[in-house]
Amino acid sequence: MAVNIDRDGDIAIVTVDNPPVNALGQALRQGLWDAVEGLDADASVRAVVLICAGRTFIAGADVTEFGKPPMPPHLPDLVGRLEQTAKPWVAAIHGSALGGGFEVAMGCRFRVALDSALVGLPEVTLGIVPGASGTVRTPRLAGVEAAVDLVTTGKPVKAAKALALGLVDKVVTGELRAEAVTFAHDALTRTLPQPISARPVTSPDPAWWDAQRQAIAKRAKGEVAPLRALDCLRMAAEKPFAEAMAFERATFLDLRASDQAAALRHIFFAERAAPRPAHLADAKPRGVRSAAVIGGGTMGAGIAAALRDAGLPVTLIERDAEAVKRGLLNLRNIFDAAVKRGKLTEAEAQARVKDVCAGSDYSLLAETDLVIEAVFEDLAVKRAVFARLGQTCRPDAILATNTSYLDPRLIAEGLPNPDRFIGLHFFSPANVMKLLEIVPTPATSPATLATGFALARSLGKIPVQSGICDGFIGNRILTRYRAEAEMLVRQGTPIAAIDAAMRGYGFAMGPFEAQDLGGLDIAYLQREAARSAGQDVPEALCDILVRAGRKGQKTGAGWYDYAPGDREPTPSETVVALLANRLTPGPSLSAEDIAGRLTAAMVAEGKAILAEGIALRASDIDLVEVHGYGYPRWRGGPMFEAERMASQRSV
Ligand code: T1G
Repeated sequence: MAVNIDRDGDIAIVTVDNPPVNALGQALRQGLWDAVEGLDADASVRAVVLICAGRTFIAGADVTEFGKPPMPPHLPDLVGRLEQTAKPWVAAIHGSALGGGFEVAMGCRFRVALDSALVGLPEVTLGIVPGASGTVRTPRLAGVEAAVDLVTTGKPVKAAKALALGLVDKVVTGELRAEAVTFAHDALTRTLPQPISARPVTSPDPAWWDAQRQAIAKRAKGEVAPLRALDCLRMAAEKPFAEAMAFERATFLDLRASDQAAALRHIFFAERAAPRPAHLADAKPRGVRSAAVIGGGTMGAGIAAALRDAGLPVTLIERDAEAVKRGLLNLRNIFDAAVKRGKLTEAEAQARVKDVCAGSDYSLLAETDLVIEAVFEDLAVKRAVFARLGQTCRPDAILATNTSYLDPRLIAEGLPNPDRFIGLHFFSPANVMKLLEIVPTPATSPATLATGFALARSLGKIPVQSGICDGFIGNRILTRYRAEAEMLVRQGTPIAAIDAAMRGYGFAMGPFEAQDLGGLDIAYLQREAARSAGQDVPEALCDILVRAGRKGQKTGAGWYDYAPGDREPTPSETVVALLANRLTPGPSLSAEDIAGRLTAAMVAEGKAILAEGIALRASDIDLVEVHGYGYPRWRGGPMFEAERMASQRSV
């Protein structure tokens, strides 16, 4: 039963038990409605504690119901009914009281939170707005400014901050149920506070709202929900409660049916399915209690930092003492930056580095469970590393390569026990980027593959399994995307117009400004290596620029010119001249045409990747693009968007 009621003297305890996250599906809403009616009619009950079983307080409406017609009792009605109960209800919060969960808590007269709890209104991250008074009660509870920040960012706040904002009445550290019962008894001795809906709210002046709108529009980059949420909050601040509630409900229902909400729900569920693929349900991962990274450069240090963030002891191996020192400094710098950003305390940063064993002696790895190689992207260099690992590590140690372009089968050639070898392709910065491409070879065992996914879970990564091809999933699509962008340049479309079109589409950067940032020479050297290996690799426009010394921002010139010390790109006459005899001007293209061409190229490559079995499902390709290459999340990824547009065309 989703709702159980027991007693602690004259206090009724309503326990919600609807695993996995106590989501407010129709049955739970009905159960709570019935509990309110029954307890209101029970004269022996003087107050009620609402608490949840399992990992968390109510984590929101049941997102799986969003694609279906809303069913009564509707959540705003339930919250309103809660607020009118004859006896005070105390919400006892642990885990995350999110969305509809926090709205239910606001329907209660009081909120008591465990010190480890979070509260928030993340609806905009799903392309909607709170639909059960979140935009109308929150300003009355915590003030307009706090409400605007909470609702338009969707970011939850910790219990201590929630207390400071007035979102909760007390933070407790003991046993939550007992603390909440005590709080209820104490509350009965005092005058009850006004229901939130009856509390006054003061609206800031119009200039403040205009400034908020500008800031949110800049941050939202094409996402509509945050701006619609701001509209609801302004209505809540300036209109009567009932009118604001009606406006919020209409906005919620409108957005709930929107393309952006469907896209964000697609990504939400794809992210949660990715770490536990059905085909590995029976494979038992090996325990990883210790890890090592070979290579202390940007990638190696980032991977080591990610492992330390997950609490794993790490050994960092480099080729000599000087390189070891540099590697440790790279690692220290990562944690120092996290302290500067307020993500870590100084003590936490110290602890992250203190437990790192570093050296150049591979015998340090004799007992290590998992070793990740992150050395120079050269087959001979990598194979030499694995030859040494094969001699020094345990036969059952998992050995992984972080290669982004080389064939893992060639890297593992000759390695003893190849069943324990796998590709783990991290994305830079490896301690920040969530995407992890997991690349098994034909020899990789299911246990090793399952260990890769288990590692991803422990690192908080989004794992996507990839077959072996040039660039795996993400870089293969990137190559196609860049080639199509160069094709547009050859057909006379200005470089700056292409970048502007893709920024307008929702990418943080266009393809050319992104290459200037990352460096043109990386892809150039890969093409040159392929040509040296006898592959027929056509000349890219990028090759012409690199040969002219234009490698991007790092050389002060790439696709664009850069004034000394300035990262602002300026269209380059030199580039126009360098490419002049490669252009065959075609029709002028609109920004929509440009984005359509480039995303169609991504989708075409994605379909080929699916057809070849390199990716197991289209949603994996969407996760790669959203989490690895900046594809706008509110579009759901290239495959989802193509499918949506095709189905809308067929209607
Ligand atoms: N509805 C349905 N299923 C949900 C769910 C939800 N709201 N949240 C999580 N799940 C499933 C998830 O798919 C997974 O399923 C399992 O629970 C564990 O999730 C009216 C309209 C709560 C912080 O946006 O942020 O309320 O894969 O792996 O890491 O205004 O889940 O196991 O089958 O993420 O411990 C607002 C979304 C909804 C919260 C827990 N609420 N969820 O994290 O577990 S809109 C949210 C989360 C709303 C109201 C509006 C996280 C979590 P499976 P998990 P976790």
